[in-house]
Amino acid sequence: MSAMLLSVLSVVVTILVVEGAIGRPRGVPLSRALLYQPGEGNTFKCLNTVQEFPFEYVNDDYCDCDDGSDEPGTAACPNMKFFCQNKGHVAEDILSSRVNDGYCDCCDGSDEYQQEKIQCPNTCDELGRKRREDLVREKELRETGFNIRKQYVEEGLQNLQTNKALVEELEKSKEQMLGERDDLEGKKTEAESPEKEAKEKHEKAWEAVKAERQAARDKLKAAQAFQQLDRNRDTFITVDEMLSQSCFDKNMDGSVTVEEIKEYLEDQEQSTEDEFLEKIWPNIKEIYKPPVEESETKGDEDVSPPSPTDAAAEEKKAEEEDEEKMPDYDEETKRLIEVADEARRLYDEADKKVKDVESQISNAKKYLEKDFGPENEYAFLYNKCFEYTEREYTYKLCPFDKASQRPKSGGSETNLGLWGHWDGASDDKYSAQKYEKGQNCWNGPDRSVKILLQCGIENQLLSASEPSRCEYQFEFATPARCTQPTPEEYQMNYDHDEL
Ligand SMILES: [Ca+2]
Ligand SMILES: [Ca+2]
Ligand SMILES: [Ca+2]
Ligand SMILES: [Ca+2]
Repeated sequence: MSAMLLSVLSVVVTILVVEGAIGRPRGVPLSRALLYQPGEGNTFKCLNTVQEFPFEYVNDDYCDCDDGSDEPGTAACPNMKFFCQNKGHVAEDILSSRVNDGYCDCCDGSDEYQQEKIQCPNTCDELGRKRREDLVREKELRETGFNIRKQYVEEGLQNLQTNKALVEELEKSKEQMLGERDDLEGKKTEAESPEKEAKEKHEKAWEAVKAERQAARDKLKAAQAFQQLDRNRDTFITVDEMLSQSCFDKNMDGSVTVEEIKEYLEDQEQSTEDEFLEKIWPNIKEIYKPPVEESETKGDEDVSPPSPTDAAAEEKKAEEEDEEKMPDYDEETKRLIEVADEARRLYDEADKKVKDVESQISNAKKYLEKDFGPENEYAFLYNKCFEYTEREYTYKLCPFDKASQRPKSGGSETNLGLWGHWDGASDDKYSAQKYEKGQNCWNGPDRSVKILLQCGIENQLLSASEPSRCEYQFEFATPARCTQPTPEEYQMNYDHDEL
């Protein structure tokens, strides 16, 4: 490097150095300013190597240090960082290759200092103002959300205590109700025993009456059959008389044989009436059909109007049915039934009370078993549902219960998953939830949903997607997820000496 060039550069560098309050070469952040002070004999020691150069070599657009540390403000050393001060906005590091590349990268334009290439306007004030506004707004939202969350925590705690107390109280009343039910069960059994006895007695007597009637009817039928079969009225039924009756065709081959008749006739040639009633009738009563008599009433008319005999038959049938109906219980039995009915009613009532209280206990316990977050802040969402509708589907999330989807055009709901567990990363478990074991996908897994939670001042389902087949993802905003904003979080990374 010529002496003259060096001296020119030296002037440039000096101007650059005095530019900042502490003085630092271009592209050096305040935090590193001390490393860029001229050393003994106006030297610069490379930061990460033992090399040492005259201080004029700093930012002379030639890479001298092997670690590139002598060129913080030029593109001479590859893969280095250039520091944009961005006064009024956020300071940032950009790649050294972006220095003087003809594109504005820093909002203060400091990366394009060879102004013959391009003139970069300073937009930091405007960007900074907008960013500050955004941050103020975000901070306000978080604060509002966090205040709502405080109410949730309070409410969650109250609900927790209420439910705990409720379970205790219900368990106590359940004990009492069980006692009452046992008592009433005893009374019921006590009332049912004489009731049962009286009813059985009545029913048995009725069965006997019915059996008697049946026997009488049967006997009458048998006597009629005897008369019908004894065609020559000689008080005997013979094989010949029976042969003419097609109902005795036992093997159904179209002809009635002597053998078939003899089987019915207990191997005899004939039977008297007494014998018929006692032995033969039981053999044939299931198959016997009275011979069709040639009707005398039928005239020449082929089509006869409903004959009076039909109406008579109907009447007779109704009468028979009436006869088949058991008579009412006697007064004493009726009274016993009434007493037992009342005992049953009281028992059923007590039993229902026990079941109701049991279901209340189970609901309260279900609530107590749920993990509603470290401070119960998510308890507020229990028993509520939220929907999000996009082009095709309406998605529904009922926190701690289930997730589903249904076509917008109507149609049945598809279960996407039931409450599973908190699913955030191990250091932030309560940032996500998992709903699983939903309706099975054809040829695939059961549907499931991951819910990503974020801070918002309202509880709202924000989006739904299906990143991989049958595995859905919802974004859900809730105040429960809002943490208190800290000053550090909203401190902008300013280059402090410039403020
Ligand atoms: Ca250099
Ligand atoms: Ca640039
Ligand atoms: Ca005869
Ligand atoms: Ca036959």
